Amino acid sequence: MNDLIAPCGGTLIKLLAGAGQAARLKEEARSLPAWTLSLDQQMELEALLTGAFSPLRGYMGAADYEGVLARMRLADGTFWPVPLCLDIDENTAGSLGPGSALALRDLEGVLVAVLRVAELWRPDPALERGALGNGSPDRHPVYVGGAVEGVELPPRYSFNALRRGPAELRAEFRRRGWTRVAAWHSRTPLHAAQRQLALSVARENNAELLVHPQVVEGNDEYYRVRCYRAAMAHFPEHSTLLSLLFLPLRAAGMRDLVWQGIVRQNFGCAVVGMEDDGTVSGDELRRLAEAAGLSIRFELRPPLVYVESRAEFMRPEAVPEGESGQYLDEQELRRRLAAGLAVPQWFSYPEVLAELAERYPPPSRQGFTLFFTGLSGAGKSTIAKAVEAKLLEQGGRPVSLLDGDVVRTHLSSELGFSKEHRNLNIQRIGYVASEITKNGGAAICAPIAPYAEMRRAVRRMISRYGGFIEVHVATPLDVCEGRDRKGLYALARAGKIKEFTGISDPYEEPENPELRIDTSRLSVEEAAQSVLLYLEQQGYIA
Ligand code: PPS
Repeated sequence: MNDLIAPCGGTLIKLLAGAGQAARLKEEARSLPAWTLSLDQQMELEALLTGAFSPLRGYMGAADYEGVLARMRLADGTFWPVPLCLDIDENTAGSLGPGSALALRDLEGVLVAVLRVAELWRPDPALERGALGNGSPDRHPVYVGGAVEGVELPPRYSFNALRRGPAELRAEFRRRGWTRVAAWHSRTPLHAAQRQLALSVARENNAELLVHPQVVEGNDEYYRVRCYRAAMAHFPEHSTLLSLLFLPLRAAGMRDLVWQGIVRQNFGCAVVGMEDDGTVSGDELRRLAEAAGLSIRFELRPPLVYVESRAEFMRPEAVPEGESGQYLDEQELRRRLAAGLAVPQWFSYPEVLAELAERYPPPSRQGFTLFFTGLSGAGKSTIAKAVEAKLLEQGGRPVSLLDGDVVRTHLSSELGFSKEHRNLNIQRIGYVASEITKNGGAAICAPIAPYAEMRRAVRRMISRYGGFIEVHVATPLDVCEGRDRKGLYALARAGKIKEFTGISDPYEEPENPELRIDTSRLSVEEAAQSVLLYLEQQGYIA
């Protein structure tokens, strides 16, 4: 009887302890220092514990790590393209040394594994970035290596039926009588062209098809998985299976692709196919896989183009003379969706396009945050209130005003005006505004927000969900002080209020706000009008 391809290293590594040992580990972990895993670290640990990274049995030590960065080899010569190390902060590192143990807990405090610490070291982030490309995000300063003993997988609440580990998938393949499986790797939704490519890879390799997209936990996964589910209705039922590969983005280019192959081999796939994005040569990838002794076959397929006159997808070189092939890339697709423009029928399936349209609505259906910043007395609240009234008059979106003073009464009542407290205040405002924006509302914030770094952080937090419009109310200090509506400038000048913005505390001017308004030159109506005009020009309001 044929069997599935063997995992890398010959055996599937399983690091989850049995019930007795798991109970002992839980007991031991009570007195151990603990590390709370990030979502990326959780995904990586889960892959390690279930054997997706076979033959690895733990986090790499310095020699393995350096070997992987320099030559894609562990110290013992085993091929491995991407480092696997646990990054931790100085504080936690201070309580560890070789021979000690660290409890690895998920965000809710559940014990996932115990790490037997072999080594701690400080990597060179520039060296790592150089070797891994853009894939390696900012990490904590200390790396720790050592074997892990798994206690239990972190609980998951979404798409449980689609999260199968290597042993489960292998069992499922056997149950279905599949002995040769081709995995289709992707990070973007599947459309008609990708369906054809994936099916042709499977057919040409006499294999069944596992649609196995890489999904990053906490990174837009709901909409993406809904797109995959919707596309599956258009694949043949008996020879195709969808399962999700939850893995963080750790490397780019060649290293990433060959890593994707290793992981798929561990899941029982003899072939891995993917769309060629032009960054890596297919021949080079195959040569590398061969030199590494990998049994999995790599199929890097150039994107297909659609030929209107033939009503079919073709390889670009097969397009008949005088005809032309059409191709829509992900960027162009998103541009069209965001602008409310048409997407041709041949490109995808109506159910997939409906999911995409929901995820990338045009500005008129997006939430947004108007973030007014400026000195005390600059006129932020007054303009904000005028804009709020106009938006409410118009209707169509829920509007919430997060005024500086009001926020300080309700949300930040215990905070003062130190840099730390001001930043915390802005972070809270940013969080609330991001939730409002995410749910399609208009959030209007009007704090001083004197620090540029924190304003940038809020921008990052909100832009993921919708519009972020920074409005610098740039009324000069002498005008604000002249108005002194609350009498606070006089008190600040007299030294009775410490750390007063503009007098005894800094205000870092925004360098590139979407709008700058000087209320010493404009009436409130004119200022509010300029904000509404901007919203209109950007398509947020009609
Ligand atoms: S911050 O820096 O963004 O957290 O400030 P914010 O929450 O907007 O609060 C500013 C209002 O608090 C009053 N106030 C002070 N402002 C600046 N510095 C000091 N030390 C201070 N103490 C009290 C002041 O009335 C601000 O209101 P606005 O509406 O800006 O005039």
